[in-house]
Amino acid sequence: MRRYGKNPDEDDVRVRPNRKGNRPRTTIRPKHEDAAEGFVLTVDRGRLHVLIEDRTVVAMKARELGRKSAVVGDRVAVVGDLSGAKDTLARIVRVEERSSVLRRTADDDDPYERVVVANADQLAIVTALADPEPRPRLIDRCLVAAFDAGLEPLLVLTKSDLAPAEKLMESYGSFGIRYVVTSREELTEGDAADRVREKLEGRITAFVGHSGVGKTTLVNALVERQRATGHVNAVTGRGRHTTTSALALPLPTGSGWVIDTPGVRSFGLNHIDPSRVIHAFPDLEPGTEGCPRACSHDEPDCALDAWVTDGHADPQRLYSLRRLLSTRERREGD
Ligand SMILES: Nc1nc2c(ncn2[C@@H]2O[C@H](COP(=O)(O)OP(=O)(O)OP(=O)(O)O)[C@@H](O)[C@H]2O)c(=O)[nH]1
Ligand SMILES: [Mg+2]
Ligand SMILES: [Zn+2]
Repeated sequence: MRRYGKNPDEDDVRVRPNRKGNRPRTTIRPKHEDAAEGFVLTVDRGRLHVLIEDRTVVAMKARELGRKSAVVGDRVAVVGDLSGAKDTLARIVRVEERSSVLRRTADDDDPYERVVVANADQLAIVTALADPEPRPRLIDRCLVAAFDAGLEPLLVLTKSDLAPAEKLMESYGSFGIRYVVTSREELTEGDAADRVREKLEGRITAFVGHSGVGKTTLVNALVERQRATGHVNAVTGRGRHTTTSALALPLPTGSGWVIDTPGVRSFGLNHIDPSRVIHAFPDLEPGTEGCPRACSHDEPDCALDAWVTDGHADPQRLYSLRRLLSTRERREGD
């Protein structure tokens, strides 16, 4: 699997040139020498829940952080009351350098990008095989986001009790995307939880997907702590956005984290340079060799039409690529 350049947050560029070893140098202020290292588990109405050793401490951003925000997965320095006792509030004085940043915009024309998760190394793209229907274009968008952020994608196909997985498995598996197929029953009674856990061990994995695809059901089967799951609306086929905030949970083996996130309607990619989008289409990328310079891949001389006609890739994928590139320019329903 190819990995692409890390895309660190802009406000992390204050890295000193003479770094010692691999340890990121951060601004050391004498008054925060006693700060504790923590890991952000969730953010709830401006309050951050930070894991410090084995306690969860509720903290707020210190004023000196300015507009810089901490998100789930961030490693932070915390001062103040670190007891974790009820009604105490500690302060986050520093956000450490991030190894990865997963971002999205609400829509492609939304200039406001949000950081979804920091420091993840894997993106689990959760898609139900039915109820709600799979939407390959959302998978493709998540793949673009994963490649751009340097996260390894893992396709998780849920609800295999409702519909067969072969078609999606074949198309995404054929160009090297790893996948697992699960169902609620197999997760609780079969070996699906173990098969999924195997792919998560030792990593920080963010779970993304539409509302109602079964992200929380899956995460609950993998960890010890339980979160509420929802119902898929019988009329619209959409879930009701049961999960409203991202939450990091440790795998029971003690190595690795899973991050459950709220369902998304779309995965806006306004922040990604169009020339990078093609990297998430490894089945099409080699076909662009015959393209004119700076090809938009949506023009008469584009070599991808012949690439698909000659049977090198599924025409649906070219459609998906073109649709993705064009919706980045003008608004269109997905
Ligand atoms: N038939 C079937 N239903 C499932 C399966 N997995 C989950 N469900 C059901 O799908 C519904 C939605 O599951 P959730 O886990 O809440 O979905 P989610 O992706 O977390 O949804 P949001 O939190 O809204 O983003 C629940 O009623 C689950 O019981 C499955 O394998 N098969
Ligand atoms: Mg959920
Ligand atoms: Zn082209």
